[in-house]
Amino acid sequence: MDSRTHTYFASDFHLGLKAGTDPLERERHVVRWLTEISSTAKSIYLVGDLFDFWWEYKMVVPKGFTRFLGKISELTDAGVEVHFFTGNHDMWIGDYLAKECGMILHTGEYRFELNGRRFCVAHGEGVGVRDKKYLALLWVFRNRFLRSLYSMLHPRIGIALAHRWSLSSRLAKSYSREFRGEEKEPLVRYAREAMQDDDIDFFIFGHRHIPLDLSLSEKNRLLILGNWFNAPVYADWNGEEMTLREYKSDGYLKAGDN
Ligand SMILES: [Mn+2]
Repeated sequence: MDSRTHTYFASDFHLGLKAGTDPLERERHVVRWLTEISSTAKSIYLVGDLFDFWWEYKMVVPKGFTRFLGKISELTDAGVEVHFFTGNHDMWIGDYLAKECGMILHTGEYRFELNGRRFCVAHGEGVGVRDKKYLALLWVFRNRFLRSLYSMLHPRIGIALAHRWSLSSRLAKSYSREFRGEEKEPLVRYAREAMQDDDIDFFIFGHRHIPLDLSLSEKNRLLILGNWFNAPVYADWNGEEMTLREYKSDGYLKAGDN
């Protein structure tokens, strides 16, 4: 019998971020996880902010991430379906990750069915948000014309600026680490509204960096995945059950690393 029956979801690896855990150790940790699930994974959904910053120029891609990209290519070569969702830190992708590593790219929400259940997956930036300043900032980031201007900057400047931005990000600072209650969490608000006209069994988001498994009704659930610099959490769908699991291995995330 085919042992590849699981679908896995993870987000917010923030590879390259020089904060929290050591960036290289974080990449190794992600690769260990991918290796561990490789014999059971039918498909893997990587739900945004995988890179702390990714800017793809026409002929040039950012340095680093060789272990991660190699592992992804190994998985897709072996027939595992790997989906890559852009997040607010890595929305500036071209076709490199699809062509070179065989990933299926998504730049927005994706709804689909698996084993008779309905899924809605998105990174979650801007989803359910009412703050106009934040939405305007996202518009600037996504604007094609402004992106082409930024691409004209030499990578030494463009990439250095972005790394500085990431560390002192307005987006990151604008929310607290604490869950603010269902009414105040845009992702929860969005899911409650969306389930009025589409009977989604599982809403799965990243972005918020707070692992959460919330029952919206008897059958509808909302899962938020953790970030991998202090809460490496992923979701595992075995075809019948959905479980949110922590991925820890020796030497990673010792007490006090948070
Ligand atoms: Mn993130």
